[in-house]
Amino acid sequence: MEGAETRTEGIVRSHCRICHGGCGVLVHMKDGRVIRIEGDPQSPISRGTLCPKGMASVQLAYHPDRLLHPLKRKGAKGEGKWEKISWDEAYEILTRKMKGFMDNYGAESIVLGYGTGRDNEAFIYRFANLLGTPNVLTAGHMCYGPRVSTSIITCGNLPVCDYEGNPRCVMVWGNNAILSNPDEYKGLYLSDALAKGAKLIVVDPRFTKLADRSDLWLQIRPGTDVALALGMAHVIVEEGLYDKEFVRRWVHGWKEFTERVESYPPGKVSEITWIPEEKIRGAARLFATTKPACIQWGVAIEQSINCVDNNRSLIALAAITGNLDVPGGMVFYVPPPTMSASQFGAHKMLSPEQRKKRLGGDRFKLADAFAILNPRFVWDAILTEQPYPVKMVFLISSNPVTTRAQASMVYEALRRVEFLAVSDFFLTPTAELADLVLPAATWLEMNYVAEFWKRHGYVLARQKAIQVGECKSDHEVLIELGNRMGQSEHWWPTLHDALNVILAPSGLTFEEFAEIGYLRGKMEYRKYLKKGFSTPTRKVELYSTRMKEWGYDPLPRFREPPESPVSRPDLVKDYPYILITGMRPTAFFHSEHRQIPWLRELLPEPLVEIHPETARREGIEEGDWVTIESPRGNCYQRAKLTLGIDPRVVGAQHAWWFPEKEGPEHGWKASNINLLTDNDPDTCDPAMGATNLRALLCRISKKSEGTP
Ligand SMILES: Nc1nc2c(c(=O)[nH]1)N[C@H]1C(S)=C(S)[C@@H](COP(=O)(O)OP(=O)(O)OC[C@H]3O[C@@H](n4cnc5c(=O)[nH]c(N)nc54)[C@H](O)[C@@H]3O)O[C@H]1N2
Ligand SMILES: Nc1nc2c(c(=O)[nH]1)N[C@H]1C(S)=C(S)[C@@H](COP(=O)(O)OP(=O)(O)OC[C@H]3O[C@@H](n4cnc5c(=O)[nH]c(N)nc54)[C@H](O)[C@@H]3O)O[C@H]1N2
Ligand code: SF4
Ligand SMILES: [Mo]
Repeated sequence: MEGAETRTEGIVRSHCRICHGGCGVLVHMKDGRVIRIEGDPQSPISRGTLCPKGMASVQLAYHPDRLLHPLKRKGAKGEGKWEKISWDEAYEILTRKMKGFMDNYGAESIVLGYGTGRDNEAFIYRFANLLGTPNVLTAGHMCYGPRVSTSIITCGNLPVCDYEGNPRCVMVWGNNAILSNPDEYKGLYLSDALAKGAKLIVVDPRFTKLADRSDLWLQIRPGTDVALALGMAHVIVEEGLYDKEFVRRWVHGWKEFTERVESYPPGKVSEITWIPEEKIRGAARLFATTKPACIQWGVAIEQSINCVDNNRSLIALAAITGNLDVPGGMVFYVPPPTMSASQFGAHKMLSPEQRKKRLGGDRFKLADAFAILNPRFVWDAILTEQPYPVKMVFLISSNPVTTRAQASMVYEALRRVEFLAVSDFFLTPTAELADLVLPAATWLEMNYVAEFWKRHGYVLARQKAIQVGECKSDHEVLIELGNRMGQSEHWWPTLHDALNVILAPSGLTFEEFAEIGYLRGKMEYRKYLKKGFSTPTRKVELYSTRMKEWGYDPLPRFREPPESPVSRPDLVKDYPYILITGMRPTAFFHSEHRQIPWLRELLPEPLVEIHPETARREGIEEGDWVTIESPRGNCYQRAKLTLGIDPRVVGAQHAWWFPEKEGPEHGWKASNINLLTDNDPDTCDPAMGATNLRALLCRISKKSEGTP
């Protein structure tokens, strides 16, 4: 199964994984090549739909710039000179380096890293835990990790919109699912709910397509979401619109919670959030009285100093209105009968002594409890050797030079670390800094039990259609490395064996599973009636016992963003606008796809959204290159003038680089908004370490001449 028997003709039924993934696809083959990718009408996830990125996977797989063999650095770091080597030599170098660093500096001197939702995380954690390093670098401190961990401590599991249960009201909060298709669900399901007449409330500083369709659009000041949520709770409590029976039986800390929301009256909340008081009241009433209702919330409110409290206050709104685990509300899906990703991750195999060495220690206690690291501590350990030296970074599917805050520090740390290995499809600006580069397989080139990290109740069959060069899936590589690093007792000889182990609880082999296409856990609602919520009090903890134990405020509260016109009046003169970064465009997944012709055609250059009034004031016209500056750095993007953004706010895209630019830097500095973002731990969420990427201060001006 590994490599040999790919199909040459006909159709391979599989599941895309360009974004967080999941769309069912029919891969059409001719003479051993993929000729076309089509949506699979039988897929319960996507029902035959496909986005441009899915279709363009053909251009990704066969791209002329793809890495096809392992490469070893020749010449100085970052010079762009490479030597082709065999996989055997690559494995030999990796194992020799890892063993050397472990002997001399301990396993914690090796940092593993991965990107978002690449379906390889369980394998990476297993490898890291068995190696004995507590340091796994992810986006988990500011993306999805906060949602899952906050949900677990508040109500036992992640509540997800139950679109199949026909919600009558959807509140979309800091999310744009119809473009981003994030995590558990495709935007398709949200569109269905709207087509069936569900009411729509949108909380977003930008006038998105969803805002355009909404019954109520709350144009919020970036970073103030928790104040709005508590203000809505205030109205719901004051007007008695909550579910009294649910609150009486299933809420822990009601009295304390109602006291807290007392101090968020709509008038005060309106001043904080810029949203008119009547709209706050209207949204609270609409949400509380239209049942069932759910909240589709996104990453925008996690990338905030208020991350955990944003999440907690939204769970509170769903809970007190009686919308948890009911049809059409926010439900806890029942997992399919397979091993779970966290079981596979072998977290229990990491010894308590090693666990204690996690960089950053328990500075961010919620993150630490979920094995999540704030990247700043890794850069510090490389650059200062404190609290101990990090000697090796092994990145499997991540491009942090473009995607992590304060990119200049990231670049410097990765340039300076003694040994950097990167597995990717292309020589990205991050891979260009490496000592060793591994060629990774795309989703078309692998078998897998896909999506077992998600909480939507499915696992999906991903089937290998082609072999490209010597590319290997991350799973195959980690199994081989695990075996070579003396972890054989805890691995299996081949990926096929590992997949059968993951599937064992279902009684299916991978072949049988692939034939069926997917498995789904059997849904059951209101599970709490039988066993309560999986929290210490068995109730929904509006007053969090875990947060209290850790010394945090047990109740949600609003903190002014660390860099805002209110908290930093000293900066406003020089940096008068609020900067939000990272709104997802359809064409690209983070820093990916700038080299894919069909996709780059959709969005050739980075765009910064500016209100026409603001543009006029700054002498900027539509299409001008604009210099965007923060106290930490600057970059250039092209002006897109729009009435859909507040004149006090500017919205920039993230993760830009230019693969077409000659030389190993590939223009990573030109338009990279993460040169402007801040990774100072004091500006992060105190429990989660989430980086504030959506509420910064900036100034803008017309770039004097030339293109970047
Ligand atoms: N300013 C700002 N920064 C942000 C955000 C923001 O909103 N604003 N969003 C943040 C969020 S939410 C996230 S999740 C992060 C994402 O951060 P990253 O995950 O680092 O993002 P990518 O740019 O997609 O990097 C993935 C790299 O892995 C490669 N790759 C893709 N699939 C595979 C695979 O299967 N195997 C291997 N080996 N390689 C693969 C790709 O070619 C690409 O170079 O970015 C964060 N950065
Ligand atoms: N095409 C594509 N799809 C993707 C990705 C991609 O890079 N490209 N990335 C994937 C990843 S890793 C993630 S995490 C998801 C994220 O997907 P989403 O959660 O949908 O996140 P965004 O599109 O970044 O932001 C959603 C909305 O939040 C708004 N927003 C910004 N600041 C604030 C704020 O302070 N408060 C509120 N209420 N709203 C705010 C923005 O205007 C934007 O419209 O998308 C995934 N899907
Ligand atoms: S939405 Fe995501 S999974 Fe679906 S086709 Fe597009 S990239 Fe692939
Ligand atoms: Mo993300």
